[in-house]
Amino acid sequence: MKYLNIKSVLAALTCITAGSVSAKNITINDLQASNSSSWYKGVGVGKEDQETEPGTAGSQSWDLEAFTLNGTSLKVYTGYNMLTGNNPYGTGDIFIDVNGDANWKPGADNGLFGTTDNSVFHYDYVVHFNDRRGIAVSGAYDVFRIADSSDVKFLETKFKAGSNPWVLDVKNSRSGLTKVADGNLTLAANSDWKIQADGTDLVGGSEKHPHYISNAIDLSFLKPGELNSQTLFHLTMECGNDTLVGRCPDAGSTFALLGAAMAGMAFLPRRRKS
Ligand SMILES: [Ca+2]
Ligand SMILES: [Ca+2]
Ligand SMILES: [Ca+2]
Ligand SMILES: [Ca+2]
Repeated sequence: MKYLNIKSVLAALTCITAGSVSAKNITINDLQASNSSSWYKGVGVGKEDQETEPGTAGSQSWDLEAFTLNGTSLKVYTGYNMLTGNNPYGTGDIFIDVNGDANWKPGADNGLFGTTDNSVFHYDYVVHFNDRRGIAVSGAYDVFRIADSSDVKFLETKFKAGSNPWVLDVKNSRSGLTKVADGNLTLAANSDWKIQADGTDLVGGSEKHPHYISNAIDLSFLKPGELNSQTLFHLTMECGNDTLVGRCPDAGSTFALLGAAMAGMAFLPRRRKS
């Protein structure tokens, strides 16, 4: 086990035990790989900054840049203004999966403009912006625990199907919604070209199209154990122009490494005896 890089194990562990250690950019690749000649293909963690989906508008004002996690505090970094929207499309909700079964990848639902449901996507919570005025939201949100059921309705995106879904359809969900928390999202603008998102670079900001940094969304509504290496966050806007996905990026390899390390430790004494 000499080749085991203890630094990488510790780095990964800080993510798993996110309840007690420093903030981390948890953005992963949204897997909507661009095969176009578009220049807006992505840099940084998860190749998500300076990236929008194939065939969509590529610019800072449509860019979702990063999720960071510090303990139970989730923050969103964007070029797209979630509060005002970007004409003619408003922000989506933040969908959360806590048991690794969400169909978050493109292709789960290829519809546009229609209604879909959670028997397709298997999300477990939604941070739902409940005060929508046209394409703008006030920032007020309810957090619902949602059943894995076709009764829980979502709306499909209106331009890019692979980004589905964009919002919880509270009115048309027959059952399966349990409100567990509420809060208010606020944004701080930073017009620097380059900023830091908890130790990682984000670029593309300007006076006209800054970076927007959200206040912390408190995830302490999650039950014990639900903030783990499989916990995943998904955000897009009404059109699906960009999708942002967050998850502890080293989690899988950490368990593999820990498993290997434990197997190795278990193995050594037996060898010595023989
Ligand atoms: Ca950017
Ligand atoms: Ca992006
Ligand atoms: Ca789930
Ligand atoms: Ca994206």
